[in-house]
Amino acid sequence: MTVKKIDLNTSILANNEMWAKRNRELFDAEGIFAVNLMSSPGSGKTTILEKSLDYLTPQLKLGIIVGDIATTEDANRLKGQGAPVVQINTHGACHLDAQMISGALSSFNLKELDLLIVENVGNLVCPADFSFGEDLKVAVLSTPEGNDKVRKYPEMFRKSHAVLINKIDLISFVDFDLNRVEEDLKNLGSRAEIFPMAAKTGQGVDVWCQWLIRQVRKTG
Ligand SMILES: Nc1nc2c(ncn2[C@@H]2O[C@H](COP(=O)(O)OP(=O)(O)OP(=O)(O)O)[C@@H](O)[C@H]2O)c(=O)[nH]1
Ligand SMILES: [Mg+2]
Repeated sequence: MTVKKIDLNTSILANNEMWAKRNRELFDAEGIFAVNLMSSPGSGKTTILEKSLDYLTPQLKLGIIVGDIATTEDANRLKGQGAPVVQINTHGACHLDAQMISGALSSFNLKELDLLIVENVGNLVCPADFSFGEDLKVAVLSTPEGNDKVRKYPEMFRKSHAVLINKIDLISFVDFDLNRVEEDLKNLGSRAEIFPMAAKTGQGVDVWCQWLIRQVRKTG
């Protein structure tokens, strides 16, 4: 009997690449700009989306996909704000993959979308390895998480085109050093745009949204 050894990691990632390529072709064909919003749990992804929709929906036709292991709580928070929202439950998986996104895309009228934002499952590790065909990866880091996270979880930050530093309203309580984070990003070779904000109060959300709108229009 011959035993064939399969590298599961390689095969899972190759399968993801295949689905990501399909999604990419669909986004190109329909003129959709796609964003992968990633962070650890609770850093403020859904709050950022809640506040960003006020700026984005008057200018762009948006669709949102939210990923969580369980519940439809995030989708419920975002519904009724002028953008269709689809919730994916991964039932244990720590990230969204390209095939899951492909399945969710059938719930949208793609001809009507300019911008698709995907809120990934809260996790600083796995989502970085699974692209779904997006144009931009955006990482959120909130100040209470500590300013060592770029160094400890480099992959997500290295790959991100923008880093949103959220909960800036708490900065003086949690010893967060923004300069250190900027330095760590540079050391990774990152050229990410950095947007300090407090999504809860809305501070800084306009600047990030204006930048995002410019990115969408550049490719449109
Ligand atoms: N003080 C402060 N709290 C914030 C801010 N942004 C979000 N929060 C709070 O942080 C908590 C988590 O916010 P969410 O938006 O649910 O975080 P999330 O990243 O979507 O969380 P998961 O989807 O579970 O990964 C909530 O209680 C928010 O009110 C902020 O700028 N400042
Ligand atoms: Mg959320």
